[in-house]
Amino acid sequence: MRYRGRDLGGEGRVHLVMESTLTARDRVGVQDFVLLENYTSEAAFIENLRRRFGENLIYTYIGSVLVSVNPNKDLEIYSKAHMERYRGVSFYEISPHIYAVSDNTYRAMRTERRDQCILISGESGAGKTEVSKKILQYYATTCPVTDHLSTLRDRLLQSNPVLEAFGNAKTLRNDNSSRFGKYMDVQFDFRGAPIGGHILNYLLEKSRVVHQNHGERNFHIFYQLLEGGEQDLLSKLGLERNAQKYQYLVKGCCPRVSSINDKNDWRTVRKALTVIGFHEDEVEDLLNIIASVLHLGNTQFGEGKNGENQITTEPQLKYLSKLLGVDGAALREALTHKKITAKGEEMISPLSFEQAVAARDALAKAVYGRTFTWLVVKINQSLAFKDDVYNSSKGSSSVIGLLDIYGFEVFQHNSFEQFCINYCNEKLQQLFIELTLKSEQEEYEAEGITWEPVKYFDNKIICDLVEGKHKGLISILDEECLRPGEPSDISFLEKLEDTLGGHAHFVTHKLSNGKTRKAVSREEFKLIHYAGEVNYSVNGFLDKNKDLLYRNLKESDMSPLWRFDEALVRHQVKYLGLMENLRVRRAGFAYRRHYETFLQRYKSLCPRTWPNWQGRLADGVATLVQHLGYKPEEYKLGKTKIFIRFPKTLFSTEDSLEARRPALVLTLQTSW
Ligand code: AD9
Ligand code: MG
Repeated sequence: MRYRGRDLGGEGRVHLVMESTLTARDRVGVQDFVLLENYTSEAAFIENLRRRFGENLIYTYIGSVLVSVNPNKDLEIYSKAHMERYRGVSFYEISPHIYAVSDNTYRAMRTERRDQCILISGESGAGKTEVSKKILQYYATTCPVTDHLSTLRDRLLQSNPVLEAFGNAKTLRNDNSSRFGKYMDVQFDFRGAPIGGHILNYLLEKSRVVHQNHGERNFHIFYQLLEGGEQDLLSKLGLERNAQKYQYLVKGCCPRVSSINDKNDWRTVRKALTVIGFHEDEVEDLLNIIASVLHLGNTQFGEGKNGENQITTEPQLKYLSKLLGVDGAALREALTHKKITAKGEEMISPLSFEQAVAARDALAKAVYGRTFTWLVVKINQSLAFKDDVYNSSKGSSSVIGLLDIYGFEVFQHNSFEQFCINYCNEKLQQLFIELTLKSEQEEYEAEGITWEPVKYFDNKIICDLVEGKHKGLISILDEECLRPGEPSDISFLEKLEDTLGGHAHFVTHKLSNGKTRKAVSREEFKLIHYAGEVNYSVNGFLDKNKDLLYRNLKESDMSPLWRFDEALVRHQVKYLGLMENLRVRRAGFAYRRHYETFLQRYKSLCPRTWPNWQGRLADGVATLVQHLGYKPEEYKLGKTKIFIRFPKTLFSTEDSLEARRPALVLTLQTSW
């Protein structure tokens, strides 16, 4: 990073942004928790957050980690002028900002020519997706672009409204909640210009297509199409403008959301699809599928003359067959019969009413899920690096990765979807611990640096509980899905009790003394997550895990308020391990470098090490820093590296170097 306009060294590769949902009130506080006098006090930590929040200062550092507090209102801190202010400037010269992290990451990538990654973590509604968009906007605005690269820049930016339309929805916690995980790579050429991008999507919450909890909505695109679509288009798709007419849109009882303008969003999405490069016929296909999902939802079944189960909504069937381009008779059969293979023979048998409803919903989920995947593939094609166009060498490019997943969530009723989302957050927390607490402390130990270990809660025990081979929750679920006989959600719960009963993070209604625990129902299990306790209802776990689609269906090819909620903040500070993080940072060393690199860079500052040091590298560094007047408390010598506690020590060394060689371009990086 740069200090007083220059780059210094370090070895950080992954930049973390921790988000906290605050919802708010006081004076500025310190901009890096490391500077907090009473740094072991949680109360002082929270008071600092509160003061800054009260001054609209939503960003604070803990060393290299940026803690961001959701303001839930638009702040004037994201203008082009703000972006310019952060370009090439050190973390400590200017107030904390996501732009500082973005800029530092970008410069680290360019000077070290190594891939970088920004991880964004926090619970649902904390502001992860907003931050990921701000980072992308920063690169789009500040990186050099030529005319043809501007097309790619626009496509990168426009991929967001499209993915959000199809992959985000209103939940009880967030009006624009990500219902899929996203990892986006932005590829830069040797000049630092964006030349390509790639998106990896994780597990879309498909069940939302057919069911939404009270107060929640289906994916935004359905409402956007109905509100914003031209009358001609709706007529062609056989749709009415009224969302209340569609079974898949009425479950949550909230078609309209005050913070969302579906009509405007529709225009944005339509424009974005064009910018990304979707042909008109592809957009048509896409909308046909969206409309067909709505028609599927309105497809009803009833008893025929001979007691058989049949489709009772003929118009829906007609639209479905037209929009999906499949034969009506085949579709009718597919929705009312199942094709299974037994002993090598194909058999067709009628579906009961309940089975037909389940098959219809399974089809709607599959169609939507596959469309989402197709959408990501198309976006990736349009963002793909094209060597011939950009006349650059692929080999010399580097990437910055942005991870934005669905945040940890707890509702009144939690099911398989929350289980998957919260497991994903456990894994991310593991990575955070690994990068900030564990590896930092292990390095001091490996280097033989005297160190008082900081204790922290390692959530590996919960990850193992979920993913452990044979004995983990997922293994047990998979086994139960494959077990012959009549496996059910309840038999799955019984297996869990047998295998995991007694685990410190797993709880069911059964108490060890044979009595019953009231806080967990007979159809639930509770997991004690790093971020809180969640009761999961096992209803639907087996079906959702199997994601069953009968073969003949496959063949048919088809604002959380402006308020500082202290309890909520304290909870997040605790489970995110921020106090432990601060303790490690405070006791730790800001800068570290291998002896060879350090010596090579600064040897000219000491007559005994210049032009070449002949002895052991460690002795050379010791000689050099003694000559420079480093005080013993300012540094430590490890086995292979020098550790410098305060940035200012290094800055003064840099000053000396610059005074000798004013034209030197500095290439070293720091880890914050
Ligand atoms: V989830 O895990 O996808 O449910 P996120 O992604 O953490 O969640 P999101 O970024 O969607 O949360 O933020 C939620 C809402 O908070 C946004 O829709 C904004 O209304 C609000 N928000 C978040 N960050 C900011 C900000 N920096 N400035 C203003 C913000 N509003
Ligand atoms: Mg999000």
